[in-house]
Amino acid sequence: MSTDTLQADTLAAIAAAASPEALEAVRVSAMGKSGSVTALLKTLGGMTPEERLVEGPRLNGLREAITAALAARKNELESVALNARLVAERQDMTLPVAPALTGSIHPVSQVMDELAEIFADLGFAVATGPEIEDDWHNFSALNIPETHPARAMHDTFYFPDADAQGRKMLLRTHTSPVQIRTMMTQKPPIRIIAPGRVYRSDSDATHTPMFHQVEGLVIDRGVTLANLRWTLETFIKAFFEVDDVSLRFRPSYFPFTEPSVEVDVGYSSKTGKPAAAGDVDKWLEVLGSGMVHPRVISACGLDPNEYQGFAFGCGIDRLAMLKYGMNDLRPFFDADLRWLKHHGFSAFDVPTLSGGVGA
Ligand code: 2NL
Repeated sequence: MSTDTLQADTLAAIAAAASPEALEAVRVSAMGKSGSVTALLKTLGGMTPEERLVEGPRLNGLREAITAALAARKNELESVALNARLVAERQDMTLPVAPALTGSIHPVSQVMDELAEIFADLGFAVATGPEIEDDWHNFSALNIPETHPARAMHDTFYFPDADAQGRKMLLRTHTSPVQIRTMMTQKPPIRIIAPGRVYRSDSDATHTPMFHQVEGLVIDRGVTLANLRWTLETFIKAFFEVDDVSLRFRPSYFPFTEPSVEVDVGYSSKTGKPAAAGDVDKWLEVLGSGMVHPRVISACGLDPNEYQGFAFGCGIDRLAMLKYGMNDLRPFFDADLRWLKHHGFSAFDVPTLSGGVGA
């Protein structure tokens, strides 16, 4: 067979190959170990130099033409196959999700969404910050002295080495450093909540080494304890979805607030919900709060004679347990799908103020 005929036949076979397998068969029969082109190339060895001068370029041209045609056809067949798959596997995004495939929203995420919704309505933004902090933002700026028990090794997870600037690093023990950072970078009025993970070296039925906290902060001119009281009462009513609550404001102590106030919610064991005065038969502590200590305001570069504020903090896990009737904290972090199926929320139960924040 002449080289020209072989080239024409092989190129025709390549063009006619309708599948990757058919194309591979053509490749083997031409370029394989005992292929037709391979056989021709082998004849070069038995030629005189003069013959090879003529046949060499011709046969190499043949080989190159076939190699190029094989690659081009392979490309073509692959894109045909891809397009066929793309058409066949098209998803109708408007179809409802199969129930067996849906996950659920963890109660902690649900409560965080509810908090963001409630406080957004009161003009608060959500602020976040690093979980790895230095001891200045976590402690010193909050008027927590070096000798304070909260700084002790058994409560705080410290890193073994200081950072490049010589700062002692730790896992934040509360979300207060987020508020410190906000006060240092934003001008009042400030209204934020800071939800997030916090860490303390503690573990039993009611304590886990990582838990979730939300803190709130308001800084402006002329802020008073009355503003704190109204804000917390409005928050608690919206969160527990009750029209009337009984709150008990008890004097307390935190280094970062003065005065400090702990807030108990009056509870009815009959309804399992916060209740109005007549129906209260027990009190549950839900929040710590107070007027921001003037030293904390100064530490953030603001003048405490000009700016005042209030702050509060509470455990999100605890809020979730109270609202959704769970009595053990540990399963929150077990990643047990049966627990999540029972206590989790549908991804479509988005908290809204018009529709209710709880699903
Ligand atoms: C509690 C008490 C509280 C704060 C947190 C705070 C933050 C700044 C300044 C002043 Cl930047 N205060 N946060 C205030 C009072 C109480 O948390 O029992 N948490 C679980």
